[in-house]
Amino acid sequence: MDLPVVPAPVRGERRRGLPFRVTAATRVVVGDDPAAVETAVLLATRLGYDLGVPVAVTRDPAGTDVVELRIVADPSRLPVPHDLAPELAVEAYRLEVDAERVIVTALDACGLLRGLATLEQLARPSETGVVVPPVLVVDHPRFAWRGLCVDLARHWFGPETLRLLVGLLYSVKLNRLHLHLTDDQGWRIDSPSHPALAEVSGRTAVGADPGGFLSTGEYGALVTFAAARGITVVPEIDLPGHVNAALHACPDLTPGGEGRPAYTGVGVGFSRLHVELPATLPFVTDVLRDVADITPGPYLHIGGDEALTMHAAEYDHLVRHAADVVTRAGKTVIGWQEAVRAPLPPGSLVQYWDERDGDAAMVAAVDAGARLVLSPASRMYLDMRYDAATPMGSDWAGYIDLRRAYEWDPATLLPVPEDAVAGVEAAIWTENVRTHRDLFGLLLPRLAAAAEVAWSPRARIEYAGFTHRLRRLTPRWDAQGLAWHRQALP
Ligand code: TNX
Repeated sequence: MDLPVVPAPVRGERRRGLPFRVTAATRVVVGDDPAAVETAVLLATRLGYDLGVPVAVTRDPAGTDVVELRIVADPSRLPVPHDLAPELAVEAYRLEVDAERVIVTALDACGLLRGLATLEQLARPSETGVVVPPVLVVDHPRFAWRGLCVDLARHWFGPETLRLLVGLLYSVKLNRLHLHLTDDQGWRIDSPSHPALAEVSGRTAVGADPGGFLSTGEYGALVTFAAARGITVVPEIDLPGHVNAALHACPDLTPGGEGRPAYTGVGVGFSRLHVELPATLPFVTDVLRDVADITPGPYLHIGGDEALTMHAAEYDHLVRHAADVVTRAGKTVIGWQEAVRAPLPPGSLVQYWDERDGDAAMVAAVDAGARLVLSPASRMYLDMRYDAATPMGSDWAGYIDLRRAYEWDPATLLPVPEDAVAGVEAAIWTENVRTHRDLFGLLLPRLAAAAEVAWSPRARIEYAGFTHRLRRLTPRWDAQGLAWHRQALP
């Protein structure tokens, strides 16, 4: 029988014998790799919280009642295929559970975290406490980039919500949290070079709803919280369109030198930077450097979408400049698909979203050395309604029911080689998303479909099995008070 795990592992089987019981005697055992120790402490804290008693972390593997975390150098110890790309091998793991011990083995601390996510899904409450059935799981991801893009600019969701989201990503082995921090309606990150951005345009949002922004300290704390769960935060400063919030806060970015009015509507494509103004290029340099300075992760997203009122030469100039600043800050550029017009430096990531645009530009970008992150709007824009009866959400890319979010293959979506696909990213735009209920009702359960498409091997993708396994996951969402869309799960 299928193990009740989402995303489906490469290989997982139930074994004979008694379950492992997590008790007050349980200890977490770990070697001396500092990253693994941190993971062990996180696990022990969580177990201790569930049990109501402290759980020790120790080096001594002797005895039973042990959850042992092992980092090994030899891939054949898991085993993973010997030709598995290093970017995938770091997340591979082996999980063995019997009555006496749990052993998680990985090549990297990140793999340990993925094994623990599986362990947590297998763990069940019982009369005698938490039990885990005896299993053997050997697993690794299909794609390295598995993300969620959250639009904080149209409506504001603060650090608490973002931590909830990180927990959710971790539980289904998603590993990128892309923060859409700036847009026409708001600017959500403090940029020390231009304090007015957050001070003035931190306050605005769609419909004059409450705003907010992340201080650099709050952002840093979120990055650390995410990193402890194996998740990289990818910040986006959207340029050179989608910039009304910047033009509102910084009058010197407008031709007349007067700040634009705040924008609280939901239109797109009308705002732009002006390359000929003396303040513009320094602005781009400074805000990108500000965010690069507080981002330990390797990626910085420069937007580039829907700059509809700009000549190609101006667009090129600004996008090239932005890409250049990011490269000089030592980061890899990622941009929305329109940015390939610029073009981007080799090794950049291009985020595909607009299926109305045809394939040719993406094929050319791959030929020029880019890799793709796939966010096809008609599958992965989770702000779309499930169906005509969904009480809120958008529909410009059609309805997306759970099956539609699930039944597609990233390897064949575009005519490019599979290794040109870095991975998959779901997105939630928040023009119409105001509350927690709205947010989690749109994300859940479809985020689990995105996670399985991105992680599980093609051969394990099967809708009936997915919904069956998913049903075992939903009590956790209920326990967390997350309002998921029940009608989506037949
Ligand atoms: C398109 S996707 C946009 C966003 C909107 C979204 C609404 C993309 C790169 N641009 O600005 O919020 O559609 O679904």
